[in-house]
Amino acid sequence: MPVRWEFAIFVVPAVIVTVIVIGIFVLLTAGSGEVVEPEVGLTAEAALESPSGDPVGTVTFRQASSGVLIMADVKGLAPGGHAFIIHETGACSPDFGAAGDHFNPTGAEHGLVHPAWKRGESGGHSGDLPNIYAASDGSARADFFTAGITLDTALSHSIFDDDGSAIIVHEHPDAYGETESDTGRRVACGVIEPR
Ligand SMILES: [Cu+2]
Ligand SMILES: [Zn+2]
Repeated sequence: MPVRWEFAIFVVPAVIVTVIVIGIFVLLTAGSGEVVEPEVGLTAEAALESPSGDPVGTVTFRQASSGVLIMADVKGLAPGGHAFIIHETGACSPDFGAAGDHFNPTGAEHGLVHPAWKRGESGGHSGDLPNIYAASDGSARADFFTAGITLDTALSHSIFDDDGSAIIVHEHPDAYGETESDTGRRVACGVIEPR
C-alpha cells in the first residue's frame, strides 16, 4: 500500500503540472505564425491595354479560401499561345517595361514545370501562370486558379504589396521550363486594382 500513497502524492501532481506547462507553451506559440487564411470574397480587376493604348480586355480576380480565381477575357491578340504572367509592379507606363519582372515574393526561380523542383520546393514564380490561347479572331478566354497569390494585404504573397502588381500578356507562349523562354514583346498590360 505505501507505493500507492507515493503515487498519489508525487506522481499525479507532477503529471498535472507538466500538462499545464505544455498547455501554456502551446497557447503562447500558437499565435506567433502568420495567419494563412485569406479574407474570402475580395475582388480585383485589371483593364488591359495594347502598347498603343487601346483597351484589349479585362482580367478579374476573386479571392477564395485556398487561392485566387483569375478570369481573363482578352481580344486583339495574334492567334495562338501567349504567356500570361503577373508582374511585380503595378505600372504599365511609360511603357510595359514599367511592370518589372515576374511577381516573385518567395525568391523562387521561373517555371511552372521545373525539372529540378522536388517535393516541397517552390514551383516557379508566384506570378507564373499557364499560357492563354487566342482564337483566329484574336480573342482569348481563360480561367485559372492559383494558390501562389492572394488579394489579402495581410499576407506576404499579396499582389497588393507597396508597389502593386500588373498582368502582362506576352507575344509568345511560355515554355514553363527553368529558364525564362523567349516570350517576346509585352503585347498587353493591365494594372491590377482592388474592387
Ligand atoms: Cu512577363
Ligand atoms: Zn516567372
